[in-house]
Amino acid sequence: MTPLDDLSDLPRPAHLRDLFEQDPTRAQRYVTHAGDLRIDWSKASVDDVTLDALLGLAERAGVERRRDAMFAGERINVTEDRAVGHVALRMPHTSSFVVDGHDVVPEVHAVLDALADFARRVRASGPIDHVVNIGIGGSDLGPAMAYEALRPFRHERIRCSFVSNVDGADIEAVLADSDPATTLFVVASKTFGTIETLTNARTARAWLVDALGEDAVVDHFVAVSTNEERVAEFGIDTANMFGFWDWVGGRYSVDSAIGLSLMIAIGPEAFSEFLAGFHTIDEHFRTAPLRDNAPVLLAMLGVWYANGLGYDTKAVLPYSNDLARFPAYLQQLDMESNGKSVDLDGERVGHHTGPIIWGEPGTNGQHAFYQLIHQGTRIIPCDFIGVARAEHGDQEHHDLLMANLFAQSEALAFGRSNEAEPHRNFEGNRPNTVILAERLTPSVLGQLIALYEHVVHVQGTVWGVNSYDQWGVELGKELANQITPELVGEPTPDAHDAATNALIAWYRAHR
Ligand code: G6Q
Repeated sequence: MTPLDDLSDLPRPAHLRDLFEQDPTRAQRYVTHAGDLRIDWSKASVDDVTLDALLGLAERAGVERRRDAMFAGERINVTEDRAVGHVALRMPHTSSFVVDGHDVVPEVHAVLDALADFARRVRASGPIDHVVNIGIGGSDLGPAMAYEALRPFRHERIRCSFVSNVDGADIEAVLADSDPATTLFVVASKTFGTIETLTNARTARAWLVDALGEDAVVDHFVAVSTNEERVAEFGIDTANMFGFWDWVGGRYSVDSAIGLSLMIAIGPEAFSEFLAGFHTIDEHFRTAPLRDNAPVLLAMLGVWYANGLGYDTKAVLPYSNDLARFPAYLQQLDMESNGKSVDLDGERVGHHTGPIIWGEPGTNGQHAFYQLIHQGTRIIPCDFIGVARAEHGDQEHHDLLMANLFAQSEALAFGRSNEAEPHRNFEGNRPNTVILAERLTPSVLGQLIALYEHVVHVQGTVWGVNSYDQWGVELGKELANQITPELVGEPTPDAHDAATNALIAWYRAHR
């Protein structure tokens, strides 16, 4: 019997309508502030009994202990035998984060300073007006999402593009829209061994050399990596390389040198504010008591939904067009971290782990899939995200947008009974959380990301899984490497099942 089994014995809380009726203070008591974020979880399907049980579970699962172990630089990523140090990436230079007896904060700041120097040079004058980040997964989603999210803070002359997919259509479209003389390629790869990134980088390099000659590479290519040797082997001068460390996981790396393209776009000062935002939430997570600790509370609500109430998915619904890529970013953060079925001891877990994360910005989603959220047979907890003041300054648009956010949250929770016309009946009792901030600034974006990072950390602890490895992506990579030569050279029919052999044969005949 795991502590999670206790959840199934807990009584289900009353309908949200009744919970609000019974407790006139609920709208205040179930709101938590963290940094600039106002997190309203009053429309979560919990009451004080559930909440006590969930916080008790968090304690028994060692949430505080494991959080402290992360901040102490312990090797909590046990399957890769590494520390988990993304919180060090945003520490002020007066802090310390010790990995293997060595304070890494000075190195973090040395790299940040080098990045800032470089970004300032690129921003100060021509010729570069286009930065192309070539990376995938954790080396793409963070900067790509944040570049969109911080659109109003971007440099007016310099735009960024992000190439990730090995599908040649991705790089083709970007190169077609680029001038070799004014384009800078940032090849972002922690390992510098990722086939998609290296393939795209080779194509970009050949395109540049074709236009400007080999000597131009030095001025048009920089690398972000932990692997100096491979960077040199690829043909990028390591003087043009910005490093990071094996204790930074890919999906936790937007605040490392992987954020270079973002830093060029928004400038080093705004990037510092972005990091400071993360750090604000790190400190909140590290120090706030569990009952006031936003990541812990949101994490435990998610545990309750997954393991107590059996809800399989969670929708993330930003009422901010600039946050359009945020759900995709969280998909990786959450699903690659906690999509695990084996615990830290290598045993099969006896409970569900990470939920399926999905979402689109409001109001677009309302005209597409919200029908199912309001009246479908499955309950889908939602996170709404919105701000008080839009950077675009068009108040009419923004009031309409936010009215929709508030309306959706209300409608889902409280519904509207219509016994005479069942198809018009809204049951309500569909839980949701509303996260608000005054503005979507670099700091607030950092706060939002850190909030979700720590939610994932806490849930991973409670579920007993290692949130910091991703072995589940390996088998497909290995098979793709095996199949690639078979598509053009000799097929090896014994290597595969009958269906895969037939797919390969069909492709060979038609390519
Ligand atoms: C993230 C994953 C993964 C990784 C990519 C790119 O946590 O590890 O998405 O970021 O596979 O890896 P490289 O940066 O090594 O190219």
